[in-house]
Amino acid sequence: MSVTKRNEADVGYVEIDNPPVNAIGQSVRQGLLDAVRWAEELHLTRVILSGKGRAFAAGADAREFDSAPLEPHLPDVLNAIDESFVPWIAAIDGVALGGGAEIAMACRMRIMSPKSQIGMPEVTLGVIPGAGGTQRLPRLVGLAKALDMISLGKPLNAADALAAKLTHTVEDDPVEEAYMVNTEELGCIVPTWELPAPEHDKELLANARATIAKKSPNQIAPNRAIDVIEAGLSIPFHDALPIERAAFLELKTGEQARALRHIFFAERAAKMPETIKADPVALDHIAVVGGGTMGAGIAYALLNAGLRATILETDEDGVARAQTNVEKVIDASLKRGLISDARAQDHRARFNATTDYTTVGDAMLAIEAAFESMEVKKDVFAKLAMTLPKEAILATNTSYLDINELAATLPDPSRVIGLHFFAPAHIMKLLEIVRGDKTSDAAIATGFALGKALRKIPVLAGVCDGFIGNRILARYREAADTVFMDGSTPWEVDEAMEAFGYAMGPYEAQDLSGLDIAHANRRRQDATRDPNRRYIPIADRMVELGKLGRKTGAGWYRYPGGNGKVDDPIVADLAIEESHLAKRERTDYSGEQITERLVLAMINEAADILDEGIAHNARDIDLVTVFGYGFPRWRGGLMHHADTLSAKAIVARLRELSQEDAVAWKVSPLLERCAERGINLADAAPSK
Ligand code: T1G
Repeated sequence: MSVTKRNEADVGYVEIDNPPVNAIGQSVRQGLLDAVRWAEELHLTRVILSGKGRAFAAGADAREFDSAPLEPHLPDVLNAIDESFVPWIAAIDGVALGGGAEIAMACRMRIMSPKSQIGMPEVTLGVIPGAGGTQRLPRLVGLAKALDMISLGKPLNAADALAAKLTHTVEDDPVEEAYMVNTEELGCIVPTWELPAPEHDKELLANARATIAKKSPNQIAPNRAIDVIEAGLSIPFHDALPIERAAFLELKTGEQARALRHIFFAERAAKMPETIKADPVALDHIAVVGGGTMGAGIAYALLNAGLRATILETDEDGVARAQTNVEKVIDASLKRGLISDARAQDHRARFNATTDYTTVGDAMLAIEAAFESMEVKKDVFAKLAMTLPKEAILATNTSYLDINELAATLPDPSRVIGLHFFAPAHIMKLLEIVRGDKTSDAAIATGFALGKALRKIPVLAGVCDGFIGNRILARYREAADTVFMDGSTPWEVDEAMEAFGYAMGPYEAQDLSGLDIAHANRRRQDATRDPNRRYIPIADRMVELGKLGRKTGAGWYRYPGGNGKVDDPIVADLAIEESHLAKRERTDYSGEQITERLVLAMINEAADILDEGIAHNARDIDLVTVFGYGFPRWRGGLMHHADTLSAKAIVARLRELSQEDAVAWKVSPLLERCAERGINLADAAPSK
């Protein structure tokens, strides 16, 4: 039973019991509707509604969104509760999100526990509230708050919900408190639907639309939600509901909602493959080698997960730098109210920085985040292998280097794994877990256990240059440099990719990270680069000119006064000169043409990555591109997006492009197979 009910005299207790988070599927809707009838038949004086487990209700069951909605529909169930002569009290402990919040708002009264949250995150799934939320919330909290909550999708904690008058009170035991509520007081509360809608306010609506234009420019649902809220301000409640419902039903079958659902469930499916049978080592004290920005971010993430972290450095200057870097992150988290003073003190107590490797003799995991040089890493691993217990796992945070080569330097290469964090390591959710040829299941299990402890999205990757993410990034950058050399400008390329949905284009992004990193990689690849592959020399010229990006004041753009980017004619001239030297004809590419080339280049490379078994499935590539490289979440990630284009159309276009350059645009065999068989990349199997 997804909904249980019992009564004590004239008080009814109804509980949603649909683990793990009381998602509101058909059986919950039916159970609630039955409970309304039951309470009315028994002429109860109140119904106390609660959720079993860690949630009140996490919203409509999004797994049902791919099929036609089954009766009873949630709006009807909630109208039955709202209009019933038996008042319902929502006793909220845990989260009340989306349809869960709508249920609570249809109740006469809401009582929240201090740790609970209430919110309307529907837009994060590409839909809008579909069960009265766009009409009831403004009536309870006013227009401004409702616009904010619904169009941005951010939940309120109990204190903020009380301040917003969304909950009547905050109590440790909401069910008990609901029982104690004075019946007369309860009887005086006006049903939500009968409350007057707030006044139409042009300015508030315009501000909300302006905020959305900045925060989620390409997304349909937020604007649609504002339209529906506005529509309901000047018509009766029950006339507005069908408008809301129609918008919800239309959006849920739309491409953006499908893409956002895909990422929602992909994120939750990012778990250790069932083929891994070993147990992880005990995670308590973890050594981090290198106290630079990355090492310090990793150490802070460990501290935030309640673990002990020791940063190992080569000298006292390094130790001091490590302490400063970690303290900077603690400070920033304190200022943002993410941690309390007591928690900060506790972090400091579990942190150490030293040159003394013997202090980590009990650590069962070490994460090396030292300078990106194979020689440095081999030296560090030799020391770690001698110091840590022999069962301990040795991980490297390298972004590119060959883990097999590193592991081969150790007596037991099976204890070596790649744990590739993304900067800033304590914020970015993605963790690439890189399996070497000899890596043990225990090491893999430890990587996933750490990913879980740090609330990261773990993705298993095989060994190749750049693993999953950086390999796709390198092809993306190469395609960008090619259109730049052949006719475009960094500005045009960035503009095109921002229009596609990236928060920032490749050139502005590289100015932030620095042109020297990619340069070092190109030099590392000189010996192995395919001589037949076209090489774009512009970025090398930039580095020769000392244009490394923001850190040198100028890169692909200039940043006068450290402010916004401005075009740099020197950079544009570089491309014209190089294309002239290469006797290349320059083309005036449109934004669409630029986007098409960069996206197809990534898809083709990703298909090879999947075909080679470097990635286990297309879903993992979607997670990497969205959570590590800024691919628009509302497009569902690179491979999900590719499936909206179809392998057939992609292969046809790649074949045309390969006329221009047969090496760079060589069509991935996996794409060919998908096109031939008419299958999606999401269902494609690696050939290796
Ligand atoms: N539908 C279906 N499954 C859901 C779900 C949902 N709404 N929410 C969670 N799950 C599953 C999830 O896939 C996972 O499954 C398990 O529950 C635990 O989740 C009509 C249209 C509630 C804060 O957007 O934000 O209501 O992997 O790992 O970290 O107007 O889940 O175990 O098989 O995330 O503790 C609006 C979405 C829906 C909230 C808990 N609601 N959920 O986080 O656990 S639209 C949302 C969350 C709607 C109405 C509209 C989080 C959580 P599995 P978890 P968690």
